Amino acid sequence: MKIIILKGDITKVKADAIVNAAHHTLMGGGGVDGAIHRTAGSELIEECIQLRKDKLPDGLKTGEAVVTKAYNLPAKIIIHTVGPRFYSDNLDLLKNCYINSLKLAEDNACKTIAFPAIATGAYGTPIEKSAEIVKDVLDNYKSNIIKEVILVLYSDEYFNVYNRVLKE
Ligand code: AR6
Repeated sequence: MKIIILKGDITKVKADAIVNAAHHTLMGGGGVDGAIHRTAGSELIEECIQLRKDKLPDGLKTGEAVVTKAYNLPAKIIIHTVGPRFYSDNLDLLKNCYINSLKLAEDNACKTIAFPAIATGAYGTPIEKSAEIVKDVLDNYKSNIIKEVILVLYSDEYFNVYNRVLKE
């Protein structure tokens, strides 16, 4: 898999799968979740409400992932995953977010997948730790389906940390 590190807004990135750092209720929120819901449009929340009713009455567990359509995003699917809260959850769960998202991308025949830095905003994970976990997952994940993984960072600082850690 080719790894690309990009600075910018993930809602503008063209990829088969876009990953959302979601709230466990799947009802939207701030940060990247808010941006994805705004850009995808209101059909996304309708699908999430239906998903909660049909399959996820208690919401999505931390580290797990689920697929919806992408609506107005330039993607085929959105993969929603819930990151751990740094001060109260086990950070190993962040690894699960990435692995479960990659698996769902493969299940949906996606050749390209774009990730934000899950759990590094409202959920407080230091960007260095995030970069180390992402490097570990991507170094060990082999795929015949996914050709390109795009890591999208929202600030220069986060972009620089990812470049340093992932290219070590
Ligand atoms: N494109 C790419 N990255 C972004 C964008 C964007 N448009 N906007 C923010 N980021 P966060 P979390 C970066 O808080 O920590 C939500 O309210 C941001 O700089 O979006 O997993 C949910 O509903 C940071 O590096 O997600 C949950 O309640 C990264 O995305 C909760 O926040 C993640 O920040 C999830 O918190």
